[in-house]
Amino acid sequence: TQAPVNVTVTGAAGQIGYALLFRIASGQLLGQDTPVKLRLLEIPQAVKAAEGTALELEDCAFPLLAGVDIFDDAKQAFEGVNVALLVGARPRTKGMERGDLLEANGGIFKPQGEAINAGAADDVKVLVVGNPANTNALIAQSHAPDVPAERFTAMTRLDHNRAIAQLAKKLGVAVSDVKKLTIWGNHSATQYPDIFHAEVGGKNAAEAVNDKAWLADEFIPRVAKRGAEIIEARGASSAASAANAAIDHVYDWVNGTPDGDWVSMGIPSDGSYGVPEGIISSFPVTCKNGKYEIVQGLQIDDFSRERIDASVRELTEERDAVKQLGLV
Ligand code: NAX
Repeated sequence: TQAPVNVTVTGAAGQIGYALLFRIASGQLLGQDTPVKLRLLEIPQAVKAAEGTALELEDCAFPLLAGVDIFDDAKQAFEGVNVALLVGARPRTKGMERGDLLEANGGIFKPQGEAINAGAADDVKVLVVGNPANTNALIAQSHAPDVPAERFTAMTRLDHNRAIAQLAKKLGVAVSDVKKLTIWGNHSATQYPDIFHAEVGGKNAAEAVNDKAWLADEFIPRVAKRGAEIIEARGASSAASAANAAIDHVYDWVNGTPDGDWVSMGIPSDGSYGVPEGIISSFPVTCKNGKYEIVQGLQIDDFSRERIDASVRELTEERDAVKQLGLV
């Protein structure tokens, strides 16, 4: 077996952290041949809770878990990190304006970006889960000039998985029959889940659905607002499904996507599909040998164009706002 991979998880004592850590330690993040060392980052008040989780991890006697260290200092937590899962963030509270939210998160993701820049391993891969995920990833990335920009990604895999599940349900097929679904844009209510290039049992999904009203009035808003639906039902935000999506995102990035399919990842735009270069926006990507590539050459019709543009506009506004705050 190989040397352990260092996986840093921020917000480790939170609800996603609790759903995530055991799956990482059991080998689901990187595969059954790869031992992992967990490095947990929390704020000082939550270190004790993280220590409790570490006791439980110990009690699982996971063969692949090579150790757990807990930190309240970002510099230490990211020392030697190979995979960084940035989950902890400042949530929006009542009466908070977008500017306040971005500023509060800048106070978290700027120093974490600096710490990654200072201490990460050469092959570091970063996934930002904490919201606003795309812009938090942009903030972290812009404070890590020595790390290739494309290593900073934001999670839209939960949206991707939600869309696959809703589409499969509508068509009465298995989720595994749905391929090439795409989430475009921001991980927010403006995101665009695109079924025009998706396939179901080898046939075009939009043609199989053949119901524009369902698409525009049910499917798209249901996927985009699923987070709120979960909060309403559960009394708490998505946790296990978010952790599952983080596992999927990193697993596929490291191990590759299957032939004939792709996944959605928030990544720094290279200008493809008219998305301004540099913003972190969701695209259809394939992964191979630890690298991702944007799927090129998809025809974008007016219906899709309008929705991609709206979500991208929101991202450029967020970028402009954090620029004004001096965070990027
Ligand atoms: P919790 O509030 O349960 O946990 C967050 C944890 O982060 C807390 O333990 C807190 O102490 C810690 N934390 C805060 N600041 C920190 C810092 N500077 N360094 C280290 N740790 C810090 O939230 P949870 O439900 O786990 O959600 C975490 C984040 O994921 C939230 O921002 C949430 O909005 C976001 N989500 C993103 C999703 C996505 O698809 N991209 C979906 C699920 C989720 O809503």
